[in-house]
Order: sequence, then structure tokens, then C-alpha cells
Amino acid sequence: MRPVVVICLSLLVSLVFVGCSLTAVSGGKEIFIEAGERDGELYFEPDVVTVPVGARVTFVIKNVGTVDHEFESIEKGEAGIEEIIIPPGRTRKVTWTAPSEPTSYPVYCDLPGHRAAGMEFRLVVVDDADSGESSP
Ligand SMILES: [Cu+2]
Repeated sequence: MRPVVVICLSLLVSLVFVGCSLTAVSGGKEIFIEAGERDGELYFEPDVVTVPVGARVTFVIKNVGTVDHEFESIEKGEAGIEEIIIPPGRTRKVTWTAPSEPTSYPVYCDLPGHRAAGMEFRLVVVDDADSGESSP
């Protein structure tokens, strides 16, 4: 009976490892974005983010400012990123998959006045060859 227990245990352990690595891979490359205020202006940084077609990426958005900010691109024809609120000093993550064709979308903070004050950046989806990243 004992060998069966050992086999079961090792199976369980390998399953756990598989689960972990799947989780790690599924979010794809992390893209760090800063949101905040300075000199009377509201901003996201960088103001252009480039992602290869079909890539799965995770935006890691840190609010370094003193008020709430949002991260979204949900209007018709946009990236399909639902509104996320990032309180001051906090970081939020959102995983997103780029479409299979090159395109670009605005990503913005939709709190009153924020987008108009500069809280918007361009999310650009490019062909693999143009992204400057080597394919595996
Ligand atoms: Cu904002």
C-alpha cells in the first residue's frame, strides 16, 4: 500500500508545480505604469505602450498621486479593459490580451476632468517584427 501513497503524493506535488507555473505564465509580461499628478497636470507614464499582436500582458498600475485614479479602455472600439480604481499609494494589476491585428487604443482615467487634464496614454499593438522583441 505504501508505494501507492508515495505515487499519489508525488503526483499531487507535480500538479501543484504545474499549477504554479501556469499561473506565472498566464499573465505574460508585466508592463509598469505610473499614474499621478504633478505641476497641476495629471498623467500616466509612459504615454505610449507597445505590445506585440496576440501578446498576453499584465499592466501593473501604481498610483503615486494623492487622489484616486482609474485605468480603463472600455468604450466601443477600444481595448476592452474594464474600469479599475487605484487608490493613492496603491498598485493594481490587470491582465489583457492584445488582438491579432495591429491597432491602437486610448487608455485613460475617466474620473471627472482627469482625462482632459492629461490622464490618457496610447496602447499600440504592433506586428511581432515591429515590436523589437525577439520571438522564442
Ligand atoms: Cu485620474
